[in-house]
Amino acid sequence: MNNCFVVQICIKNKKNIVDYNYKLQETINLAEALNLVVVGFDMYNLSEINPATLINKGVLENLSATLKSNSVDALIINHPLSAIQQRNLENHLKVKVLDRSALIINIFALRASSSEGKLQANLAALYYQKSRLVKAWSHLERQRGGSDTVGGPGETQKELDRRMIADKIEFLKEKLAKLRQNRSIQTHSRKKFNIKTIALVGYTNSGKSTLFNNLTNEEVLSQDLLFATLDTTSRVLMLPYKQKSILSDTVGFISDLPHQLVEAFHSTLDGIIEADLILHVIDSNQKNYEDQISSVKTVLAEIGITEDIYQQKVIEVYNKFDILDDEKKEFFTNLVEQNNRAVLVSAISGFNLDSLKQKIFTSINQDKFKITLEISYLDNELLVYLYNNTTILEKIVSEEQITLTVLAQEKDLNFIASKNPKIFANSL
Ligand SMILES: Nc1nc2c(ncn2[C@@H]2O[C@H](COP(=O)(O)OP(=O)(O)OP(=O)(O)O)[C@@H](O)[C@H]2O)c(=O)[nH]1
Ligand SMILES: [Mg+2]
Repeated sequence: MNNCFVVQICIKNKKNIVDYNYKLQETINLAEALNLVVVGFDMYNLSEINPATLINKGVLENLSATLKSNSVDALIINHPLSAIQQRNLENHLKVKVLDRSALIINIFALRASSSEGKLQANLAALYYQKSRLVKAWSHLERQRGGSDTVGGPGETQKELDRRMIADKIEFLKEKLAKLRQNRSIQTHSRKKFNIKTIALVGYTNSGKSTLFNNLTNEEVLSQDLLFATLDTTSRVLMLPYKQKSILSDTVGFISDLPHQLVEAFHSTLDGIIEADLILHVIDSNQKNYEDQISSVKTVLAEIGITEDIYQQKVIEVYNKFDILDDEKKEFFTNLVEQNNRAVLVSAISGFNLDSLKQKIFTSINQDKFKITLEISYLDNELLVYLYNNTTILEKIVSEEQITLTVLAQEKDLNFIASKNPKIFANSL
């Protein structure tokens, strides 16, 4: 195990009040997710940024002494570092230096277990490396007063490094494309049988996997750990009236998620884009739950789920009801009452999960028609059609006829009408 020291940088900003204590705690949690032992932490107020080392010389000397006396192997700075700043800090402090992006990318590399997850984590690391390489070299070029047309030993090395990374990226992308092809065959067959897909999204540690387990009787890993889940797991979720759907648990989001990760995890994130419905799991017990909601929305927007689509496709699931104090219980009860696309639950105790399932059912069947039909037993063709093509919600059997309440799609209506059953239209 490696010892690390965590530094939170605070920048005075009149516009936004940032909860730096929370940010520091989150970075400590991230360090722990990378199996590092946090031996100390500090917060620095920066009025200006030093381009060479981020922090100024005096602070750097103090930090150097602290790191030495605590036998620190790695320094984590919760602020973006340029390649130059990182290298200068490493040379000066003689420890490994990671910024937030590097920290998160390393966690992904450590936790990925499926072949797809591993490929994507590797790809993210390469994208990150590539971006650092460009920055590092362009800085050196500026120092030399040179340009891309000036040759020399550095030039050759730069080209070589770039080409090697580009080749590796291509190689990984091809492998991922093959995996994705297999998945699109599965998606196709689900669409054919009209089985709806539902994706869980949410800030890391909000309770997605716990909810997944409770809804599907599964046992995927759920743990008080950031990025416990990296690979997607899909299982059947039984909805009211025994309607089958597919629920997927997937990687969580975080504020300032490195864009290299979003780019590399495209095949995982595609599952969210393609889903018919998205459940956004929110940890209601977090003081800054609203910031977490907007961080999730930012990542969703990055993958194409804009606010408009969010309003149509997302149900907000306010989780951890069981640990809320009375005041918060009342607050969130009122909040969800005013929003019919929100529900308050406890994934652990199971509180309100039936009402969540009902909301899912209503939402994924929005485009369907609920109709009640009185059908003679002689009309075998219609009965067979209904059983094969619609969801049977209710069945009442009498001597002369059978009364079925079904959920039908628009495409079924003509056929049903052509058989002249007695029809009563309903709304869902
Ligand atoms: N009290 C309480 N704790 C919960 C509830 N749901 C989840 N938790 C706890 O929250 C922690 C995180 O749960 P997970 O289900 O692993 O969260 P996740 O969203 O899948 O997290 P990542 O996969 O890391 O993104 C665990 O310690 C769970 O036991 C809940 O309803 N009530
Ligand atoms: Mg999880």
